[in-house]
Amino acid sequence: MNAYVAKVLEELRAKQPWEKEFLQAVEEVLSSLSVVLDSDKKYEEYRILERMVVPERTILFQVPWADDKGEIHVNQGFRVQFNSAIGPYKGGIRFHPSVNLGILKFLGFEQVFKNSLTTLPMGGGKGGSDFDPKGKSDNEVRNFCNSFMRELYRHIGPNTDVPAGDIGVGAREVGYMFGQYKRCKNSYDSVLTGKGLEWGGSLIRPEATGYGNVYFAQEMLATKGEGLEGKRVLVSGSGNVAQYTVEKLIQLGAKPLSMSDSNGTIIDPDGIDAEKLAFIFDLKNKKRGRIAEYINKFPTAQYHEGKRPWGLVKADIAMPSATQNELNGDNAKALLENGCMCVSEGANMPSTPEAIEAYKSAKILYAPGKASNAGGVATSGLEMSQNAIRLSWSREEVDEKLHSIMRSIHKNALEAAEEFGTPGDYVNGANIAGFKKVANAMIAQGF
Ligand code: NDP
Ligand code: 2IT
Repeated sequence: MNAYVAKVLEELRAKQPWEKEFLQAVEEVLSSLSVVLDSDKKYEEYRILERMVVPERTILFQVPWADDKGEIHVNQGFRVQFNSAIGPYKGGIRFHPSVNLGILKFLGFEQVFKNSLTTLPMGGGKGGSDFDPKGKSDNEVRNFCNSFMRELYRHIGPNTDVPAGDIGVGAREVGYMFGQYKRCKNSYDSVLTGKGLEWGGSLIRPEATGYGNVYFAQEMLATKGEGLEGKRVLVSGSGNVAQYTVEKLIQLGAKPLSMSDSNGTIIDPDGIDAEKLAFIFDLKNKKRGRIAEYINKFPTAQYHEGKRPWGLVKADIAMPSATQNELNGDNAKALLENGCMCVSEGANMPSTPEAIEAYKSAKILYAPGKASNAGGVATSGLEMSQNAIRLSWSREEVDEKLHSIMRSIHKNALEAAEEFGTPGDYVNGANIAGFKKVANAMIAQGF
């Protein structure tokens, strides 16, 4: 390992040893960069790594809100504005009880490289709260979103920081937060993406992360002369990303076999088809129910309480689309024993370092989330462009742009991997390609 990388990592580990997910994300990226830093000393001279591993600004605030009984609760609110070298901070907002500063720093850090890969001018950031939207009424969620945005509005703006959705934040939450921003600022700004279609949203944004991941998997398979037709696919999660991953897989002739939530996994040996997926859309997005209910409607499927999909059944491809570290070394081994030849990540950092090691030694196709799930934020970038020119593109136009961005990310990652001596390694390729653009912009802009 390059001595500069080793030194920065050591200092970071000593400073915030408890921020485990953040350290994991930084270690993954920095281990790819040794060869770049060996070949060009300017990055060390300008202390680029030290500046990249510390957010430019972090905002922490209280979020008091009242439930339907009038009882008052207080949650923590965060926005991590990580890096603005190539554009305004951009990245989602997560509402989940597990949210803390370390998690948001890992997500914000990843976002910097991901956004750089999209080819669009977006910096990286992430925000959220330890608020749990599960089981809350619409009124409670609105109260919470209003309070969250009553503080956040003063720190964001269309040229400063543009949040969007992530776990626990979808169209409903984006709507409430946008409304509150507008009331506070008295300005109709393009300040959040994932908006409703009638009020500034982009066609295909809800679909984009899932569709983009499937397009990326297609590109990887093509390098081996393979396609998606007939491939058996394990998908985890049953939220936004998982739903549209399954939709695109069905359209392209693959056979999605599983979906999951934090309670368990359903395996459908006949494959999830369009009719079954329509049931899931209704169950998850309207009724806000649990995935276990699938087997009441489709009894030939099985429900595995407390289990994740990995290794439950033979599959060619895995597309983890729920959360970080949801696929560990043992799960990876089980996937490989069951014939898996491709892992394409919909979630952010779903594979543990041990799982990644297992994919690498088995030499299967493996795409890290920052490359394969970048279609969501890329389409957010397209939403910002449409807002700026006050026009909206058709579904076909946005889908074509998304598809072409995913092809570019794939090509750029492959080329960077090849140039720096690790052909076919999408982890190194994505990290190096993402890094160089941001680092060069930082140097050009001084300090
Ligand atoms: P949603 O909230 O729509 O869905 C999340 C899904 O993951 C749910 O099925 C949820 O189950 C499950 N899940 C969440 N946390 C856990 C956990 N700790 N253990 C097990 N299951 C869990 O979120 P998204 O679909 O938007 O996000 C999924 C992943 O994709 C995240 O990693 C996110 O960062 C990433 N991502 C999202 C993008 C987007 O545009 N939305 C873009 C790029 C990446 P349950 O309902 O039981 O909690
Ligand atoms: O992780 C991600 O890329 C997202 N949650 C989407 C961010 C965005 O700004 O659309």
